[in-house]
Amino acid sequence: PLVPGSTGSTLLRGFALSRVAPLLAALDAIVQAAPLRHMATPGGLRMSVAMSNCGQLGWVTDTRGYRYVRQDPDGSAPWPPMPPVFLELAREAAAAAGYPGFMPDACLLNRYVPGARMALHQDKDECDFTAPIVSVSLGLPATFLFGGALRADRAARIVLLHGDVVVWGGPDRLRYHGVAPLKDGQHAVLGAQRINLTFRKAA
Ligand code: MD3
Ligand code: FE
Repeated sequence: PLVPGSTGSTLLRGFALSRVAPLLAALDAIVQAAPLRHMATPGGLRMSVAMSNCGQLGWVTDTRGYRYVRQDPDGSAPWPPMPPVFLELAREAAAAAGYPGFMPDACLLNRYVPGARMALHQDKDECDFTAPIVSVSLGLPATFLFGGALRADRAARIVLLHGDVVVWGGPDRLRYHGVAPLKDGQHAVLGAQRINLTFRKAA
């Protein structure tokens, strides 16, 4: 297990390393078409993480709430399609972790600069919690906070590095989780940022 007592998740250290160059080229094209932006929470706060999406569905938040939508609300065009290199990496990682046949229809792109963080939350906007979520970390290291079924449960800290892939599924799928404020630093490839790709089956 990823942490003592957890079930369903697997850390694949360095699983994306051999594909970083094509991943970043595809990422560049996506953010040119659908720029990273700081969305608002339902409470009206600006998120410190900048986000965009690719795939048939994209996750958005605004003062009306959280949801998956087919079109980018900034520009009202469909989200860019999921590049084959993204889809293949996500499917191979899921299969390696015991989830064959994973078919993500949404990929959320998160960009953290030093100081950016993500508060503890659950991912509950997807229709099918039996499908895992696959996350790919690129750039600066981050301290991932892995909590329990309740917000008040003590969170374990897991450092995620450039090229790491985590497959979150089974009973772990609904655990609270977040990201501690990103520390200052310079990554050799990405500079002063961390990019996280999360692949989901939203519909
Ligand atoms: C554990 N992103 O976008 S990815 C998110 O690093 C999100 O940007 C974080 O949480 C990031 O919603 C963490 C890893 C992740 C994603 C979904 C999970 C971990 C998860 C769902 C359940 C348990
Ligand atoms: Fe999440």
